[in-house]
Amino acid sequence: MAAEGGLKLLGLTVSPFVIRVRMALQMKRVGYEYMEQDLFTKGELLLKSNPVHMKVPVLIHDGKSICESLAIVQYVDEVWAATGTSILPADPYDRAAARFWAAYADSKLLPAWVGIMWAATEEERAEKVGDTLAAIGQLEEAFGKCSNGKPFFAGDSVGYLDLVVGSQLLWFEVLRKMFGVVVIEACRAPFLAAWVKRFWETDTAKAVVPDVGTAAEYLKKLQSHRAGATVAQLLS
Ligand SMILES: N[C@@H](CCC(=O)N[C@@H](CS)C(=O)NCC(=O)O)C(=O)O
Repeated sequence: MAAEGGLKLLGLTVSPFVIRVRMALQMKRVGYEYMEQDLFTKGELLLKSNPVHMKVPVLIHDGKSICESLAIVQYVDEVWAATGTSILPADPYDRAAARFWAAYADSKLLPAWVGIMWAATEEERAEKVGDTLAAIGQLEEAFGKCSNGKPFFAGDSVGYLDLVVGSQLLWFEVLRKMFGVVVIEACRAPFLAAWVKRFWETDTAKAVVPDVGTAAEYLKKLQSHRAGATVAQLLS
């Protein structure tokens, strides 16, 4: 895909927030210049483009910055509405439901599994595992309602909620590999377990998601820089 004039994405390969944006751009078949950021020493362009949060992803389009992954995915869907696959559902109720569950996935599921990685004690880790599984339980029910018996949250193909939850799956593999925690198991979440297999097989996931080793290496790097870091800086 040739890069659209002036379209740049500031990112971090293993970041779930960046992965979902790259998947959205891939679904739209939009080319862009990808600029990997060193979040240990943030560059001028990142600081200037996202002065409020100083985080990736940032999409720069026609010289304007768009920040926050969910806002970027929605922006990509609207600007390139005529190309590729639609990301947000067309029906207003379905769109509201997808946004509701996306917000849930980022505000409840994500901090819970991040907490597993940074727990100071086994008790704390067990508590975070419990929180993660509770959130997965909610999303299992949501899958039933949103998918209407179809293969993806969005129906026949990948959509908004698939990207938001799917962008976190890489880190579930890290949790399995490094902490022995299985986040999505067929016995507890059969819909989601089947969805995960389908999701990994999509061109969208294959084109964008790095291998688990890359994410595990990044986590080790973070662990060695961790002193004093907050949860918000987990993947920074
Ligand atoms: N809510 C933001 C979260 C973005 C975020 O936390 N990005 C991390 C990388 S995974 C980051 O840039 N961290 C740098 C920092 O916290 O200083 C979004 O959805 O884009």
